Amino acid sequence: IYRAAIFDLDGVIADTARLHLAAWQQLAEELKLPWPEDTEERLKGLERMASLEVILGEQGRKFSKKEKHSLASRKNKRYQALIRSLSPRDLLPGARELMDWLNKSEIPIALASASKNAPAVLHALGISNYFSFIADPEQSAPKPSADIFLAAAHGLQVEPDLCVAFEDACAGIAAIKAAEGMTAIGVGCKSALGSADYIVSSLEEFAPKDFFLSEIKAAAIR
Ligand code: G16
Ligand code: MG
Repeated sequence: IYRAAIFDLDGVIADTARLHLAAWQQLAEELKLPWPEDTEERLKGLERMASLEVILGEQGRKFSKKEKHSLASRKNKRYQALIRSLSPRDLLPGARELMDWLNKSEIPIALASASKNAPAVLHALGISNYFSFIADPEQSAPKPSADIFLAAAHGLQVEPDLCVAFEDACAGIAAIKAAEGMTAIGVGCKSALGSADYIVSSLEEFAPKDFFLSEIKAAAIR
């Protein structure tokens, strides 16, 4: 029986990937860069500067460190303008129901997102209150390092092997699997998330009572 739940944000709780993509695409157009077909999949879960390297590809060599930071901040300003339009309607299927269930069952929830904008996104989605702890991506090595998931477990004061964590990106699943016995739930398509312990196509498919509570307590809540 598990004691805590840890969520990735983008692609698990909310459909913000399309906003990241739109902001990156605009930058790629301005710089007249190609947009290979697998760009979307490659960007999943990558932190900002690593994402920029994917966008720049071979052209990356032409920019100084300072120029790269200014490109990344140009993209970020656009992303921040886009997230202002987010509302609870942008929650992915099953996210609110699952977090409601966990809150009602007194199972604490933490966030382990690579995004420095995560608190603003949670606020716009109206779900900040569900979270007992938000791990700071600036204090952790990027996924696939286990760091941010370990920080989330630590923040909740629950042992990693008693935590279930949800991810939509390959590097995120690798991070969970490296986190001292944590259990990984892949959210999305089977082919990309093969190394997860369980895979669901969306949070709607996840049955929390199979993981978190004895049947007796679960029945009482139902
Ligand atoms: C998210 C997205 C990534 C994004 C990263 C950093 O990660 O999946 O596409 O590049 O955050 O975001 P920011 O530029 O806002 O700091 P996650 O971990 O929530 O999937
Ligand atoms: Mg993600």
